[in-house]
Amino acid sequence: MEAESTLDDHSRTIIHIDLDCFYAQVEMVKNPELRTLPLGIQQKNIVVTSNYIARQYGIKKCMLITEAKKMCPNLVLVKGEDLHDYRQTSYKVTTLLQKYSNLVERLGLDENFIDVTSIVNEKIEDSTRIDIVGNVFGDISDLCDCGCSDRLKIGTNIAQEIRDQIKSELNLTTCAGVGHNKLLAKIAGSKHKPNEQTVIFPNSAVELMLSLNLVSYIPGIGTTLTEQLGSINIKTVQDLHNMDFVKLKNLLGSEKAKTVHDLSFGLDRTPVKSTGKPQSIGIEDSCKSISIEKEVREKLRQLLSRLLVLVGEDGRVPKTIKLTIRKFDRKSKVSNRETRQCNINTTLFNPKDISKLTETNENKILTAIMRLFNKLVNTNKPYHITLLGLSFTKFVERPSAKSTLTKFLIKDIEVQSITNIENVQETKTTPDDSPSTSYVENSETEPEPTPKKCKFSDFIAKKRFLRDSDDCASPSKLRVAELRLNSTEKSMDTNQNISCPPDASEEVFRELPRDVQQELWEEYKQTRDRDKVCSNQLKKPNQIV
Ligand code: DCP
Ligand code: MG
Ligand code: MG
Repeated sequence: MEAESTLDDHSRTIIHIDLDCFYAQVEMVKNPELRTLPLGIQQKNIVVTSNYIARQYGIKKCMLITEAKKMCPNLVLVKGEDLHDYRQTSYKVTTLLQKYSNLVERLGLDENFIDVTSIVNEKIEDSTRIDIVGNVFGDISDLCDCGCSDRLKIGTNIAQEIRDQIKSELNLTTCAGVGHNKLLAKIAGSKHKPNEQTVIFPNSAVELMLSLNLVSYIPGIGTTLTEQLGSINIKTVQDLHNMDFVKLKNLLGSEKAKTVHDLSFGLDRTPVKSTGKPQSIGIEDSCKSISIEKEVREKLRQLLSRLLVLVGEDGRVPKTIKLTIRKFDRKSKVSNRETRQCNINTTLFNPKDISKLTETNENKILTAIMRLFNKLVNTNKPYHITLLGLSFTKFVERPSAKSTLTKFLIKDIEVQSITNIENVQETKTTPDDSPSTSYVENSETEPEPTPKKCKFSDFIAKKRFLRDSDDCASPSKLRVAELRLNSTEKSMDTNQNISCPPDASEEVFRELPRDVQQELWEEYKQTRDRDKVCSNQLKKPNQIV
């Protein structure tokens, strides 16, 4: 064995959380009567998962419905093709986990890694005797003395706390694995299911890997790699351990050979990468062959409205839309997927509720999508579409209306029909940067025509813009407050009238309640002071204010 493992680092504590029978649990939360019945989740003619009662009858993931029904005639089937509720629950779990660490990495819909090293290091200071919570994989009579044992023990307590919180807040049970790297944590978690947790100490890493038996069960070793390894007779983890490293290197190249070799010994240095919000939100639907453009448009309209619900829940405003199609070629009997995307004008969306488009704006977006479709499909010739998908792939944060005054003004604008918020929004919209792939088209949709704004709404729009931009390039808040405190300016003129900000229409301003006038004037001053600070900052970019 040549590629001897470099010294393993035990400094991290990582928890892997996997939801039990995920889709089935979501359905059981929605309909608790299902809890006592054998339940399968059906997608097309397959059971994609089942609850643990159904598993007692031998129901397995990806079993054909016909086969499953034979095994368990009482099996209750719930359709699980619409992933909406599963996605929503999945994000709720991730959000909850983010309270424990900012290093939370999503893996599929029902798994997350959490790097809890920093909480562990905080807790270790005041821990005298630490008990292990849950199951242990392997022998603990000869634990490593680098400190990892205590850290992992604390990790088991945190894992229990997290699982309890997921249960109490979302009514979902989970399994957890605790280890000093992602690989071991994930495998350990699968050792006791459902609703249990397992810790693995570094001394048992090799034993845990051997317990998998087949190399194909090692997370990270997929079908292609399994086949490649099979070609030199490596089928089990033990085969991999016995293999001459030079032979492995000749087969896979040195980098991949080292990774595979390391994995087989339970070595994994990959960090937990914070996932954050998804980079794209999409849905797709396979269908019986569609060959008429009108039907394509109708199908896309339905997809768009479902997609908007998802985006509405996410809260960000999309900038790019991507169309995916699958074409079936009757001659070659081959299906091909193709995608094309274009930018969309963010002002088409209602910032208060992204999911609700006006009919005009919906048609504009659909027209843009159909243009993409026409670039992918020559509709003058026969075609057969067997899948359509839509996704939004770039986002900007929705501006927040934080202050009561802004809220008041927005309301006021709506009531008075001076303008609408979409147009106010326009001020904040930055030009779309051209996406990098060659498929990308530039802005395909027309910007919403801007109704004439009165001076006052211009002022509000500017004010909102400045308030929002505070989030990204904020001058020191302390400095702004300081300026405010030092300000000797009076808002009252000699007639005891509150001064009208220069950008606002005097006429509209005088109609406002006095306290709102006062607040507006103060806001104007703050904005102006902030401008001063900003321009100072620009002059001295490196100065810490
Ligand atoms: N899933 C799927 N197709 C598959 C496997 C899974 O659509 N081939 C879906 C259904 C599962 C979810 O992904 O509920 C999570 O997959 P898991 O492998 O974690 O399985 P479960 O969470 O259902 O069960 P377990 O209790 O074994 O984790
Ligand atoms: Mg699961
Ligand atoms: Mg899973």
